[in-house]
Amino acid sequence: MRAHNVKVHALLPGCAGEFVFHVAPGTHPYRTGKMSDILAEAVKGAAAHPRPEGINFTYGTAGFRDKSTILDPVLYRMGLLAALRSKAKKATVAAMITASHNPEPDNGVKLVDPMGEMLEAAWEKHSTDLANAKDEDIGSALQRIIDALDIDISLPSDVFVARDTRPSGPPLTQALLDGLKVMGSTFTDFGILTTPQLHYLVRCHNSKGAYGEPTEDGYYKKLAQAFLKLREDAGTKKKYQPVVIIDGANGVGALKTRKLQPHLNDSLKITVCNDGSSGKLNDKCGADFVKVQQKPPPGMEIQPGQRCVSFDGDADRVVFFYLNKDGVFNLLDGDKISTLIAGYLGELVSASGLQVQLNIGVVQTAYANGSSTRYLEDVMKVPVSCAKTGVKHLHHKALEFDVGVYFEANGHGTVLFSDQAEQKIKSASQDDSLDSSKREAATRLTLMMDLINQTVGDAISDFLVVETILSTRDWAADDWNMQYKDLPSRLLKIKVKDRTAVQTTDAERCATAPAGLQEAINKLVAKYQQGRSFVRPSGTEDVVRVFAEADTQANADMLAHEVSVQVYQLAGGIGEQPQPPSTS
Ligand code: NG1
Ligand code: ZN
Repeated sequence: MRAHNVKVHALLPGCAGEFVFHVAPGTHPYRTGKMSDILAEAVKGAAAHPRPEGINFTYGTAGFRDKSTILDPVLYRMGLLAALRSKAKKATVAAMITASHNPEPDNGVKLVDPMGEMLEAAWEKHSTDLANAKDEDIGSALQRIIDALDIDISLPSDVFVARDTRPSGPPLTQALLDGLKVMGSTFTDFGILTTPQLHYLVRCHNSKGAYGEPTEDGYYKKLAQAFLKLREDAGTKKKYQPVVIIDGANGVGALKTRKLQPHLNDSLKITVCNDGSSGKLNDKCGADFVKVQQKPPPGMEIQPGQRCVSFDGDADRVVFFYLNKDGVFNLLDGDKISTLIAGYLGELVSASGLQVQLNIGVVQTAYANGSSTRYLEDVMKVPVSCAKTGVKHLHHKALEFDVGVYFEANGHGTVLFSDQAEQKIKSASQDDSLDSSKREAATRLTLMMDLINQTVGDAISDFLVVETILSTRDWAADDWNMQYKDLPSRLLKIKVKDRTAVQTTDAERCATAPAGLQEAINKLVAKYQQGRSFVRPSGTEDVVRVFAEADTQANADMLAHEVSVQVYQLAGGIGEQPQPPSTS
């Protein structure tokens, strides 16, 4: 369905003036109706999006995610809920249709709050309740949410919608739009975008342009302008080569990198492979494949030392890798990225004389390589916090710092600058009483703030940030990698009857159930040099994850195996017993 533009006077408090919403033909921007009529229509609308019996949906760490074939009713209901969320927040919210790094037949939906944040945690339960309501109970389920949160249903609502490149995206978008239309919500369907682009757009829109121009082109312009300015004084480089190969995971990241390229004025030679022209999304390519398999996607032609970059399916994760002169694969994951960024930003903060006023910290999860944590704390003297898995937890903790760098080991992360940091940095960059080196450092920090997508982890933005730092430092991939040496690690998954049998505390580093599991892990860990291991139920798959690291790969593999056996025995393992690692 083609959208047309409708001018409406914004009724959102604090948003005086006129906005142009793109409204699909047949929708009524002002239709608020009587509550009972709307709820009755919501129930009627469900007839076209019937909910299958016997399936329980959960709004997890990354929204709803499942086989795309069963998601139609969930998308319809999320259309209803997104409209309510917009009314509750009195602002535009967004819905992204993606299953990120998961296989192409999967899909999912996550809601985005007005400033580009993930959906507020309390609403995850409302989403789950509504997704699981029987068709005929949708009205009462909506009513419960409206009553519980005292939502004024007569307020207008507005929702931005986008999707990744999955073939199931268009019909699922339609289901979501059906939900929005029933609620009389206005919306803009942006078609295919990366997840972070949608987060950017909703923030720009709600901040009335203060964060940037609320268009896709505005996104490229903002990043490219900052990137090019940061490269102006680049000078001659001995080691840094402005040449990269990007593995686009056969997804949206490849398409959008191509759109960014003309804005970069040849400052960086980018070759995009796995661009979706032949292979399947996330199939033997992309950030998850590279991180988990610890090898390049097959078919990529890579010269030793050549920097390579892998995005995931919705381009909110990025990892780097290269082959050394002996052809050995080296991964530069989220931990290496956060260490690189924290080091550079820390230097700029000190060089601009703001080190006493602004504290800088790094947030990791228990999956962070132990060497990275030690390097940050012992060598760089940067405070490190550990958060539960899932970027919303990291994001939340990063807000405790003036400059909070957060990354999951898998490459999902960004940097948050507090309001005070933004103010102090901006005023230092314009303060003529400061010596020029301090002003220059502060100016670079302002440009870094523009280059970083502070709403959410962003593969394209993070990639440009890393390129900027490597260029400034005149580092080849090897120099970056040598900051610290990763400890060998292993990540396994075990199927159990009920994964909630495993419960954890201390940012998931300690199992509190089933009884005896943590004691068993402690005993096993004690056998290995530099041993560390923890287990937790996955939030996105029906498995328990086991992580181990140790002084050698063989030891990490063996420790992970031994812990897996304990999980299998104590937490109700199903299917084949964990097999010891092959020693060949
Ligand atoms: P689960 O399935 O909860 O481990 C995975 C990733 C998370 C995060 C989410 C959301 C690992 C070990 N886990 O979560 O880091 O990215 O998916 O996509 O990488
Ligand atoms: Zn993703």
